[in-house]
Amino acid sequence: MNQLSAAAADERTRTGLSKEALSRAFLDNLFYLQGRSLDVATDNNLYQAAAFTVRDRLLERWIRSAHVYKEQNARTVCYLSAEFLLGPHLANNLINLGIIEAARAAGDELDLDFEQILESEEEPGLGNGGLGRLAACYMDSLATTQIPAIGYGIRYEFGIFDQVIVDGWQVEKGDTWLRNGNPWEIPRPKLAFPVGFGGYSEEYADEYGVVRHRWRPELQINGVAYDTPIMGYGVNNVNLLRLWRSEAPESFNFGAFNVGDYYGAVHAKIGAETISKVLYPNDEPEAGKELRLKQQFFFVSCSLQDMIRLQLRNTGTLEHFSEKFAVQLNDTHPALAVAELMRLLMDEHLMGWEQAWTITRNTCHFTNHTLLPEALETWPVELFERLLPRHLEIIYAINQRFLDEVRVRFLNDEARVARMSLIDEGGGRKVRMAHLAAVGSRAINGVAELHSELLKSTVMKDFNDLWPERFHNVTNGVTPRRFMVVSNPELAALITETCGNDRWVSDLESLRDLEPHAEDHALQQRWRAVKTNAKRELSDWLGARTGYAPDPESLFDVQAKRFHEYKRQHLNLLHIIWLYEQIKQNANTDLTPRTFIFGGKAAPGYFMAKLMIKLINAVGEVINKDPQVNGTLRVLFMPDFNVKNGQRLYPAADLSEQISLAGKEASGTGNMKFSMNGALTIGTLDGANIEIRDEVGHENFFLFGMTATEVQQRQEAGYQPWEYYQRNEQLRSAIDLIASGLFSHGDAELFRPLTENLIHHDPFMVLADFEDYRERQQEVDRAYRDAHHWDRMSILNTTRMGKFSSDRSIRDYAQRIWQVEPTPVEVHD
Ligand code: OX2
Repeated sequence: MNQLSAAAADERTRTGLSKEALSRAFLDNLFYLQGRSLDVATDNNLYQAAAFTVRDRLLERWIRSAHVYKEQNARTVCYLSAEFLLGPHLANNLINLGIIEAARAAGDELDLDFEQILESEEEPGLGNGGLGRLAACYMDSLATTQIPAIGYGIRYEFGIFDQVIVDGWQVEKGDTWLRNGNPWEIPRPKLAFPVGFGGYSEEYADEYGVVRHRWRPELQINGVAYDTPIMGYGVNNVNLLRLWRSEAPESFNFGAFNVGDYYGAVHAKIGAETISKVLYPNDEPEAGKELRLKQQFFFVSCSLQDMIRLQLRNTGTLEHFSEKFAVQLNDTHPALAVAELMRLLMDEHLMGWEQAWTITRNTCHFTNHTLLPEALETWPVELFERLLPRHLEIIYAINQRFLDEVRVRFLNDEARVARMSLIDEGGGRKVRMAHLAAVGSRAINGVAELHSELLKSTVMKDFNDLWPERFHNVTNGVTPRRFMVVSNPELAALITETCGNDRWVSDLESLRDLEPHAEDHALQQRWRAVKTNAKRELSDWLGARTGYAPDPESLFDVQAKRFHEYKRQHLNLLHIIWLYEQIKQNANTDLTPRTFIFGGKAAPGYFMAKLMIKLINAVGEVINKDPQVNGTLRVLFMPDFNVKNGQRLYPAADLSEQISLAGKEASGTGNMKFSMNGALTIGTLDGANIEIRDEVGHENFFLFGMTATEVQQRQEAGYQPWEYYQRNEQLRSAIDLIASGLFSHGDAELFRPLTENLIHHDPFMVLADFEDYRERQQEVDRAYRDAHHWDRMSILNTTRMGKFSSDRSIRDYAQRIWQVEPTPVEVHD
């Protein structure tokens, strides 16, 4: 071999995909990066070595992707999101690179515990729930569908808190996910942008006498880029997740130091670093929290400055900015992008209003994720003025032009003008972020059909009257790579074997090929065995952590999601209590043995949600210990529901609880993850449940409850929960049992806020839907006894989930909203 080809061969081994190449690279990364040999390596050392080995292989493809994207001048999707709930990277990247088997073999040869290495990864929990996880699924699907994309967000030093349960209560623990280092990210200290706050805005005349504006911020901090490569499945495309970390600019420090104000300088540094310190652990906005608004502006400004840098570098002009970038605003958190892009184009790059506005409007697109009135973000004008004076000016100017358009379109309708204004003038003036996002966007979408319809007929009705062509629906989806292949390898193997290929992994619709096999008893049996194995694994895991290992033969009935009254964990619980009463009244009650599993976090300041967690644990404590129950019922709380724990849960569920009040859950995505893994759903006609039911077949779904229209009618007619309480004996006795103190060691006060609220207010109509829910649960009980029938339904749930792959959602966005095409990347050996 000559020297050149030897070097090439060596290079190939360095980033090659064979077992030998992986093994050698792994040992190198253990030794050269961490100074460890196998015999003294800790779990974390081994994990880091594995992670670096995989990362090297991603980087090669990433550089190649960047090159191809630039060459082809492809339009890039910029997904702006305050949250990316990524979950562990290692297993997912091994799957997407197609090297999980080679890696496992390399591990075996080195006598390593492969599962233990995967297990050692601390997950980046940079999100609260559905919205953040959706952003992560979309990053996976963007790369897989070969669409050039950058995810932009915040590199929180502390992600969502870890939940521990102490005496039945949720206790929050700080999430120190970075303490062992993060091998997936590449810090880019030189890629930093200044972000201003405060100060004032001034007019000046430029050299041609044109009046311009500039912002003189009082304070400036830096946003530094941290990049994580996102690998597509079965392709060579690698996209970029760029998260910003806040830092004090060095000059700031020195300035203060020179005048002798050392403590002042240190203080300023701490202040600057606070911005990216912690994720707000709330599903709803933190009204008036200054730091939250700072976070939003911080990441929006850095991201837009970065896009502008790229465009100027590539073309030297910003004229074609909107042809090059499609910005997607993930809810209103990045809505400031509309004002900041205007400012950057006009003040920094000296563009006129009309041109800047056209570019902004052709660049931005807005996704709404909720109709809950309390979740619609507004910021006090006073706070805006203090932090972002120039942006407020721009928002006023946008508003003036916008309201003129409304007035011309709807003559003599000042009530409408007031409703649509970007400024809420009623009691303490506020900036309405959803209106800002809507006015500045070319397309506005909801996340499931019902939600998109309700969006048009309720919270955004006026906007739909004005611009009906801007409204779209893109039903959410989830990635089958993480939520099937990674989480449920046994099921994935069975499906691949039955299909004869693994095409389904990136073409989920092709699972339909399996449908004829749903009748096949041999497949049903294997299907059930896979489910039972998953249940056994979960049972062991729960046993080790909660002291109760449920029987894998019992029906696993799971509700895992954030705690919120509209999601109605208490409806589930009332049914459980009713079942318990049946057993107590008649020891021979014939019930299918069931294990009820709950998981989910409550916002630290959400009293009622935390009380629900306590009640679940309290009920579990009584029921699980009661000898009369004799194992027929178990109630367990899985602590710290996050992506990693979700991956243990979805494969093991027989029944998925999707029981929100109709009209309240915009889409839901957990519903899809359960169904893909063969769980049947008991659910309302809410969010994506409706579409799931239509896909899997009405006969394979347990439906109950009022429709969104009935909910509205009932509310308008004056809903009286008290009447249901009086009329329905089963319901009354369940509530009374809580109120009696049975679950609180005789303390009749503890759960009173919950029971009183249900009886007298019940804003989410738990009592109205109870009876129907209970009846449907009885059907579930009966259906589970017929194993063949159940397994058939389970198989059909999985095979008919094609629509809910996030690949389909991304294709919808690409075609209908972004107008972008795939850009394939070849890698030459
Ligand atoms: C959630 C919605 O509540 C959920 O229904 C949806 O599936 C998810 O977003 C993804 O679209 N914060 N979280 C959400 O909305 C907001 C606001």
